[in-house]
Amino acid sequence: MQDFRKIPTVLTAEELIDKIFRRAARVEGRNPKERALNKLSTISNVSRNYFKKIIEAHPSYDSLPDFYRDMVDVVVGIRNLKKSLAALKWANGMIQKVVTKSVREIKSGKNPSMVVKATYGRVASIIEQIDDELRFLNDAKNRMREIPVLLDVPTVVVAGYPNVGKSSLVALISTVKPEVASYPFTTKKINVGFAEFAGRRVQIIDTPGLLDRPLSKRNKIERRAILALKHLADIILFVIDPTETCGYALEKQLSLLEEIKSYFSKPTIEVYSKADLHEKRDKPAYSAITGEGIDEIRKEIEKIVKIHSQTSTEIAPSGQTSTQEQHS
Ligand SMILES: Nc1nc2c(ncn2[C@@H]2O[C@H](COP(=O)(O)OP(=O)(O)OP(=O)(O)O)[C@@H](O)[C@H]2O)c(=O)[nH]1
Ligand SMILES: [Mg+2]
Repeated sequence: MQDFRKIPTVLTAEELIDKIFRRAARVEGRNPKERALNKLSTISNVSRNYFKKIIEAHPSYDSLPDFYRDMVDVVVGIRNLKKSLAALKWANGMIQKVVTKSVREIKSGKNPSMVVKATYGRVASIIEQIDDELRFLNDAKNRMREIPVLLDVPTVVVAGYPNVGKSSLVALISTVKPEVASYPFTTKKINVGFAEFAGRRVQIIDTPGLLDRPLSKRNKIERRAILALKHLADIILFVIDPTETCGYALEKQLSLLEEIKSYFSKPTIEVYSKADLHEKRDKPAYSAITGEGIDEIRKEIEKIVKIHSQTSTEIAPSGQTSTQEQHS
């Protein structure tokens, strides 16, 4: 699981210079030379630790799961992230070099307080050079915090025209109250609910406004969101309202179904909603009002989750499945 909320706040150049010098200013010593050397070592340590903290809080972007890599790339841009992190590394290297040189100068007899003063100037100028990168990283941190945190468990993505009954179904089959998260780059939200199928925790994702119209009607940003979803989905649950009380003709709904099937190429469960209002039973049908057919839908999901876990546990152990559960 990826949690971008662990990335810390990043100071601006001015704030960082201030932090380092304030810490160095507090340092004492038994004589001017010792005090100067102590200050230099504080500058070196505070800078090194600060840059290390920021750099290490970022994941390795090349090995992120596709969903997150796509999200981070749309939200902030991975190239820029890498460039900015590299600039921090550069600054740290430069500061360490400056400090090493200053230490040598003091040891060879130069005036300690003059050397420290000159070091302050050089260090400040190095940090000022990465002000843009520091600001970019702080902005990136704020935007990445909004990326929904999802579990590495089998994931069902619910699709279908508006008003067909998608959210009502998710509410019925997931045990936990859905958590709502927005895509940081669209106004669209995703609702994530959880359920247990075949002894495994399964994530059920309702995507209001995203998979409810032909993909050709989507703008660029929405298409990126749909692409991100594509990485995430293991199973598509497509809800059809044959009564057409949702306001969309059955034929239109079926053509969206075909489109989504071919775009996602994932196992797809096709179900009829509103079974209390019609008699069509050539697909599993359920009613969110009477509860009719819900168990059948659960079984359909369970069947696919079982197949999915058998084929995927070896590649991506999620720690959620025990051997016993797999064979039961
Ligand atoms: N009779 C009947 N009405 C249903 C059933 N399921 C949902 N509805 C009604 O259909 C309407 C839409 O239900 P939602 O679950 O919100 O549908 P949705 O697909 O999530 O809609 P959007 O989020 O707008 O895309 C609501 O008025 C529900 O009460 C059902 O099984 N039977
Ligand atoms: Mg809904």
